[in-house]
Amino acid sequence: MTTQMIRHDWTAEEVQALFDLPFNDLIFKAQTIHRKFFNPNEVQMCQLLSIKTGGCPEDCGYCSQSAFAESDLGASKLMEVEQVLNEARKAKEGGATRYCMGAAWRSPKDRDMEKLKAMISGVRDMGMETCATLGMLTAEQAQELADSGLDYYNHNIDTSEEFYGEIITTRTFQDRLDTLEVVRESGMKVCCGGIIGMGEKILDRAEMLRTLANLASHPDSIPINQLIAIPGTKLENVNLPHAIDFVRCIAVARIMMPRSTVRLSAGREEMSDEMQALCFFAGANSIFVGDELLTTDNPGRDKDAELMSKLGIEPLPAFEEPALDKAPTNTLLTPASREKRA
Ligand code: SAM
Ligand code: DTB
Ligand code: SF4
Repeated sequence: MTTQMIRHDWTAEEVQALFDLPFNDLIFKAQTIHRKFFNPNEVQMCQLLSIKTGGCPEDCGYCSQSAFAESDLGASKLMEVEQVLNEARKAKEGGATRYCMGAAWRSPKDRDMEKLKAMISGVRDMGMETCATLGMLTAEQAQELADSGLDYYNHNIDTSEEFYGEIITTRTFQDRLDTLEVVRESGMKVCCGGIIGMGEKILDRAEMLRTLANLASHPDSIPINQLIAIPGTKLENVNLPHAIDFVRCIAVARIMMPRSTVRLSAGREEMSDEMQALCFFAGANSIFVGDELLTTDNPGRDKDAELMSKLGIEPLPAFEEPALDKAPTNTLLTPASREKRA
């Protein structure tokens, strides 16, 4: 039963049919699948840190850190290891179980690798899962990062292959897939998703999810971002998608990739509590916590704590995600049953 649900052969028509379902049917289907693989009342808490901000040579139309954006960010140097570890310690004290370090690079330079590895092993030693997003990697770099204790590598495809060139011209969709491949080969887990609300069609959303689901292995984590239209970027004037259309994307991701963590990522500042609740109901089970994402604001801890308490949602403990293509380990584990098991 469960193996039939893990598919890598979705057709465009099948995905479109999911998007076309009446909303209640879609959400019911997504929630039913979600419950087979996860405790529906647990959400993972991740925290981000920009370890190298601004001055990026890529021209991603949504990003404030691109050298092509007219933002007042400026370019900073790679942070010192101790500074990163101090920030990570604070994140852990605040309840984060995964720490994601992001750098505004096309790809890391070999001279940066020692510092990066020290950051990764330092965060791992604190008992948090580690994630990094540093741009394109060679197979050697991916292996070095994996060997230093990097659990996840985030590298988004952002949108459909067809729409990609409208948003980014300094690299191709295939470049992204190539890095995902070396990440997977290195043994690290893949974190890969995209952005909703860049002016793409529903077909582009469907094709983006189809690309992810038809990879040889589903990404272990799938961040679904709502565009933050940042002043000075090419997409500064793009309107927000309708909340219902955004929730549909979460639901379709959940149905197509049942064992993956679906992260309700950027854009929560613009979302009502009700919209976020619908996203969790549609199968999102991870968020970024803390006051900031990389360069933009995020709802702070107090606001999130209030929402989680209203919804009866508890934080997912570290290292509890089911490994892909293995039997799920945390299916329907309540906090009480987890305590009993421990
Ligand atoms: N430079 C690395 C890269 O591009 O892979 C890592 C950092 S980049 C900021 C990570 C992801 O954040 C992007 O792929 C994009 O999906 C998301 N992102 C960036 N700016 C965003 C924005 N304004 N709104 C929503 N998502 C955004
Ligand atoms: C992802 O998909 N979203 C995060 C993380 N991966 C690195 C980043 C969101 C960035 C939002 C804009 C900003 O703060 O600069
Ligand atoms: Fe650079 Fe990443 Fe921003 Fe693109 S999304 S401009 S690669 S930091």
